[in-house]
Amino acid sequence: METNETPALMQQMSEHGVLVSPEGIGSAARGVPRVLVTMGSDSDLPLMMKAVDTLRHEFGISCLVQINSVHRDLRAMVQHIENLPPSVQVIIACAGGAAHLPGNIADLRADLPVIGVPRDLGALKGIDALLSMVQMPEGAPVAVMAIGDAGAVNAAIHAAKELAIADPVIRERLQAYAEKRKAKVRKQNQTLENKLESYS
Ligand code: RP5
Repeated sequence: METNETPALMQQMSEHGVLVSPEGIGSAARGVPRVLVTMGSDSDLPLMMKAVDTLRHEFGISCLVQINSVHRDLRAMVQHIENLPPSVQVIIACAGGAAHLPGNIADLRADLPVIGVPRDLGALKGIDALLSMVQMPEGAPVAVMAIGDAGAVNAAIHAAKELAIADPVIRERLQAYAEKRKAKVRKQNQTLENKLESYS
């Protein structure tokens, strides 16, 4: 941590996590967080950076990133989630194995949508995390994405769609993102004949 950080920023980082924005990380970040990206361990970070980078680079959305383990420090997780900054409107939660984090957050925060990302980990390869997240009892929904990279990116897109309901700038960025995907298909069709030739 840089020594020139203000006490207020250092306090926010220890209480709420690290701010990440299009401009940078921590003291280099700007703006207010709209999304919390949380996970059970920093071993989930390589996967969740796909969500963080999609939020900030595709949609210009700042987020807080924080580790919260329901199996190693449940009390700290409850404290963090109950006291999020009011600017946070969506929560993305990743875990592997017996993945209770998103479901517990859905109970704690009846006011915020929770998006779950199951991590491919260990003997059951993410199926355990997927089923732990998706089989929520009535009343505490978790929007569960695919296992792995696609799930992390889709969690960011889903969060952006939720924010776009009240934010026309994010809506435009979602349209631009969709256009890039269409352009990819057009490009594949342009090179298709050459590709087919290679099979003859
Ligand atoms: C879960 O246990 C975490 O979300 C992580 O996916 C998994 C393993 O954590 P580490 O043992 O790598 O810290 O709670």
